[in-house]
Amino acid sequence: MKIAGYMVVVGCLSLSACSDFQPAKTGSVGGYQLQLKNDPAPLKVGSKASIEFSIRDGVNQPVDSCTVHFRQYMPGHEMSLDNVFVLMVDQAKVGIYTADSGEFSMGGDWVLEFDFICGADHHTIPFDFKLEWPE
Ligand SMILES: [Cu+2]
Repeated sequence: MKIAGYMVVVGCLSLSACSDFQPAKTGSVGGYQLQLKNDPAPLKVGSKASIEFSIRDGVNQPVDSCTVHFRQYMPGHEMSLDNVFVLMVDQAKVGIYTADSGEFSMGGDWVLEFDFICGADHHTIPFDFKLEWPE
């Protein structure tokens, strides 16, 4: 029965490392409601990610005619992708803009910063992530 005891330990070392469910991040700026989803979730060191950025207005209607870019950077130091702004596309015209990120090449603190222009409005909003180095 000693082996069975070890088996229990293998599963989860911490809740955050184990949980598959990651709620979407949300934010608001300038009266726009914003929601961010990423796949994989959580983000993984050594992987790119699919990024989905949803824009809704003050009465919760999707806003589908914006020009949206994002960049990924580490606030702690310079990285090669710091000034690479990726265009996001709202393929279905439902206010959900998608694009692929570059590789998250290091563990640590990352920011996904979204820049969106909707008509005369131009806003920027950052979302913070902490990536765990693989064990
Ligand atoms: Cu770095």
